[in-house]
Amino acid sequence: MRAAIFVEPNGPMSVEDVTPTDPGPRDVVVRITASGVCHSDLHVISGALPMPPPAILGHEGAGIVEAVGAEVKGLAVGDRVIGSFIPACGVCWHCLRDESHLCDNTYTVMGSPRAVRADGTPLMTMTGLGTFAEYMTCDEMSLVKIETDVPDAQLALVGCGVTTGVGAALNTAKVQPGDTVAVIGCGGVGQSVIQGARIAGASVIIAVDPVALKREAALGLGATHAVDPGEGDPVEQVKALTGGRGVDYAFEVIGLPATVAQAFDMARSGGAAVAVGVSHFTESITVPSFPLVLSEKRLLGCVYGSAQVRRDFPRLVGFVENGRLDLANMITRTLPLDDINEAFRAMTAGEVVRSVIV
Ligand code: COD
Ligand code: ZN
Ligand code: ZN
Repeated sequence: MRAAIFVEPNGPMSVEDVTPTDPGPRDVVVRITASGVCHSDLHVISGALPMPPPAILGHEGAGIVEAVGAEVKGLAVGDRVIGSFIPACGVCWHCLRDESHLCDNTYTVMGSPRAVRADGTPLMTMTGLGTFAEYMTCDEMSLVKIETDVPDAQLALVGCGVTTGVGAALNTAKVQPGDTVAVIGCGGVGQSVIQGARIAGASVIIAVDPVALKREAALGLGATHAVDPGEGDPVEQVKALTGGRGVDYAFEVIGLPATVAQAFDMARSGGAAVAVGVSHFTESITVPSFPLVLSEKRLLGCVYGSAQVRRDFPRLVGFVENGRLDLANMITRTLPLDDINEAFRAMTAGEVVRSVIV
């Protein structure tokens, strides 16, 4: 099968013929029908998220089950599935508390090579998935069955960006009707936060992004205001739009300590900053002590939108089916697997909200 391989830090990916390893009894073989290109894949290539090459990247994908191992109970050949980039065992302490994003058994299924290069080198896969390929072999824990007519490219986005972003608003922050929200960084994940805030009934949703295309997309997907940080301090611009008070929730959706600090400063007294982006693994986030305590501001971490994927994937797909969640307008372009490096170039250049490999 063809797969895009991360071969060297900051280098282009190499699209090659590789040989899948034999599936185990709990494994499922999925024919990938669509795979979104998320900035976290680029974080691996740049070294911000540590993962040694060579590896098959891609963690935002949908597909069709081609084969199942003898011990697979919940899936059958022909099922439509979305990959969960955090595997969800369903029975551990966290999974039993609807916190599959913190599943205790996550790493048990991420450590197996899933293919071999022509020279015999084993290939690991990003988060146990590896969706930048024609097929992926993964544990049953990493898949959620979906019955829907939503197109493949849109379904793929649910695997990461949409669940992360909408979940940040609905699950992590628990935005309430009438709340005020700012979103710093309006890529695929940030636009999903904006849509989540709209679905929750936020009264003010301020999109902050230096790229005009992203600000325009945000206004089309539910933002009520757009702020260009190039036109002056974004904290002051957000405060000016909220009567000088700041917002109930400020989401950082880039992964930079400086913008996490902006989010903290944008939150009102008693409000919260929500860190969705992960800064380089060597960095720390610092917040000023007085506002943390005396203004009771909170700083919340958010991984995978605090999602219970077996509950939330079908819920999000239902929002799409009923016109509440607009994924069609988040997909700027679709490309073949051979053009994967062009998708990363376009992301870096700020030309797309989301590219999808089909
Ligand atoms: N102020 C405002 N916006 C900015 C600034 C700034 N100073 N700098 C860049 N931006 C904007 C860009 O113009 C762009 O629109 C946006 O920030 C980033 O968008 P994308 O499309 O490049 O990134 P996403 O949406 O695909 O990913 C964002 C994440 C936060 C998920 C990602 O970067 C990240 O932190 N990944 C690591 C965390 C992780 O592993 N998450 C789980 C898997 S995704
Ligand atoms: Zn992602
Ligand atoms: Zn679990």
